[in-house]
Amino acid sequence: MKVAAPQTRPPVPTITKGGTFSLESPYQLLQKIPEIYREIEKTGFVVLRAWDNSEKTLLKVAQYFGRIQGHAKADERGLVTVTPERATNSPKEFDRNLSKTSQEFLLHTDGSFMNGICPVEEKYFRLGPPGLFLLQCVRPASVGGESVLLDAEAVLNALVNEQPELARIAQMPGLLHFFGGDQVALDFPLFERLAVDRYRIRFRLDLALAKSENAASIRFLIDKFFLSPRFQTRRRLESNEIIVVDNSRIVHGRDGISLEGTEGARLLRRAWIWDEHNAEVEALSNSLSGLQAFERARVYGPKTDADLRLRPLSLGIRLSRQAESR
Ligand SMILES: O=C(O)CCC(=O)C(=O)O
Ligand SMILES: [Fe+2]
Repeated sequence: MKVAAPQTRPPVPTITKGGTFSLESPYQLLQKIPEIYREIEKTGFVVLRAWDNSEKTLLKVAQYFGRIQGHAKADERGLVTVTPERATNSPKEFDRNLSKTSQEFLLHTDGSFMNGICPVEEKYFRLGPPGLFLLQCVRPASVGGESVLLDAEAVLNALVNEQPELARIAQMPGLLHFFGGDQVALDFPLFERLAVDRYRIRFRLDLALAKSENAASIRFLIDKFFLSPRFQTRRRLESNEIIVVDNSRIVHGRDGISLEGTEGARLLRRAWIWDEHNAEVEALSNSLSGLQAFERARVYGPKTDADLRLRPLSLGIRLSRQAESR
C-alpha cells in the first residue's frame, strides 16, 4: 500500500472551474469581457485560458483592464519576466525581489512599498500599489510554483463578525511597518479605508513589522485567518493561462519552485495596471527643485494611453451589510 507523504501545510481546495474562462480568440475575449469583469468584482480574480502564451496576447488582455503601469524591472511596454534566475536572494544584501528566485514567495500585495509621487508627462500623481496585476504563464514549473490567493474581503468580513477587536486593530493607522532597505519604512494599517464603503489591503508577510504591543494580535490574525484554507485558493497556472487579480483585495504568493527538470525553467510574465484612483497633485509653491526629487519614480507611470476598459471596475474590499451594521 502506498503511504501518503506527510503534508507540510493543510490541504486547500484547488479550483478547477468557476472563475476560469476558456478563450479561443481575441474576439471571444471581447465577447466575454462583461462576464469577466463581473467575476473579478465577485471573486477578486479570474483565470483566462488564452489561445496562446505570446507577449502580444498578454498586452491585448491587459488593455481591457486599464493602462499598463511601468516598473523599474519592466521592459518598455511594462512587462516583467518572472523566472527563477537564482536559487535565493543574496543573504548579504537586502533585496526584496523574490520573484526572480526559486524561493517560496510569501503572501504579499504587489507594490506594497509604493507610496510616492509619480511624474507622468508634465503632471504629478500620488502613487500607490497597482490596482490590478496580470500574470501570464508561459511555462509552469515541473514541480512547485503553485499560486496562493487569499481573499482579504472574506477575511475582513469574518474578522468583523468573529473578532471585532482584531478587526479594529487591523484598521489602526500606522499599524504595520514595511522595511524597504536603507531607512525607508512605511507605516500602514492592514486594512486601509479608501472610501466610505471600500477598503484596500496592503501587506507583505516577509518584510512586515508591527509595534510590539500589537504583534501578538497580528500574528494570531495571520495564523488563523491569512494562512487558513478557509480564505485561500490554490491554483497551479498552466501554459497560456493569465490570472488577473484585484491587488487591492487579494493577497497572493507562490510555493517554492524546483529547479530540477528538463523542460526548462518556469516562466511567467507580469503586467501591472495603473490605479486610476491615483490622484493628480500639484506643488503649492513655484519652487520646482523639490519636484526633481520625484523623477526616479517616473518609471512607475502608465506606459501607454491604451485603455480598452468597457467600464470602470469596482475593486477593493467591501463589508457585507451584516458586517457593516455591527
Ligand atoms: O511567481 C509567481 O507566481 C508570482 C510572482 C509574484 O507574485 C510577483 O512577481 O510579484
Ligand atoms: Fe506578486
